[in-house]
Amino acid sequence: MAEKLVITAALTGSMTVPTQNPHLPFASEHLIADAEACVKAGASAVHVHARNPQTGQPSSDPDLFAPVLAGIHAKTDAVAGISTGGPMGQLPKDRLRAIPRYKPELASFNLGSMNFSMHPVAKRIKEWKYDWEEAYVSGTKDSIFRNTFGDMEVYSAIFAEHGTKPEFEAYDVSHLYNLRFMYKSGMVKAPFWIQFVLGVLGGIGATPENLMVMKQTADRLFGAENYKWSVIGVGYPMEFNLAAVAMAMGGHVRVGLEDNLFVRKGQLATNAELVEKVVRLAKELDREIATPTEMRAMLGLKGKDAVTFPQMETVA
Ligand code: KMH
Ligand code: ZN
Repeated sequence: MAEKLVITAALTGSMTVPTQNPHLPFASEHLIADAEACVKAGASAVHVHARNPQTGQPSSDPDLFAPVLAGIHAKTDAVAGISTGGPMGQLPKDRLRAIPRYKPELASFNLGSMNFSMHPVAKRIKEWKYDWEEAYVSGTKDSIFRNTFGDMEVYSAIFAEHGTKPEFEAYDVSHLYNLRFMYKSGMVKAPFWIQFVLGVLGGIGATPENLMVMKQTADRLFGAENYKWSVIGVGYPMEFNLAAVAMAMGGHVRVGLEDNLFVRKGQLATNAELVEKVVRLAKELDREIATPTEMRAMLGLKGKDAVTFPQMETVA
């Protein structure tokens, strides 16, 4: 029997722009409402990025995380994982600021420097909703997503200090070797929670064959018993194709508007619709869905009460 399925909802990200999908949440009340709807649909975790609540511009300002984390904490039982990916082009030390402040159970930990681009999208958009969007999207052509070994050493120490489990984001096979280096050097401890991210322009492509390569490499480097994994298929229909393959392989799944904008061909999605669709697939494959409590037990998370998220009243 495969273990229960952990579904993570990645609500907004920092690469998609509001022009691409009117349902992309960025004001705290919309992010909180989406988190609630996703948890109701079957997500046990939400992956949280901050954005400017008026314009949707990506940010890593801890103050902008505050109302979102407070609302999710008050209204759901979900594991709220904080993104340390930040807006494109920002330094790792700035992307990390929310971790000491909020001591989350889980946070993203990107496993290597890389190109991470969505510049081809700019050519397809004629009218932009907000001023910042076009330059941001086009600018990804020449920006580097920086995660050096030095940066990762700092991240390892800060995560350990605050009891935050890393959600390792591996965008290519080499990133798994970077993780093994950190493991062998004693910077990080097993068991790991790894997201295999397939389909970013700059990373490995979103195919079932590449997912097998990632899984086989991780099995070889760490031993299957030393890690759990989830898949992120970037784009449509890759998000669902890889979700189905991962479910059949015993892995877990992340969906959400951070990674894919469509629920079916030509139909823009809401976050809840993406979770609902993956739950339907899981039911067909007889994969039961994990609750947040079950997810916490599976990953050995410290628990919802051990974070230092603000209270809703203090950030309204
Ligand atoms: N900002 C992107 C380049 C994460 O959430 O840690 C990648 C990202 C991943 O945001
Ligand atoms: Zn993210």
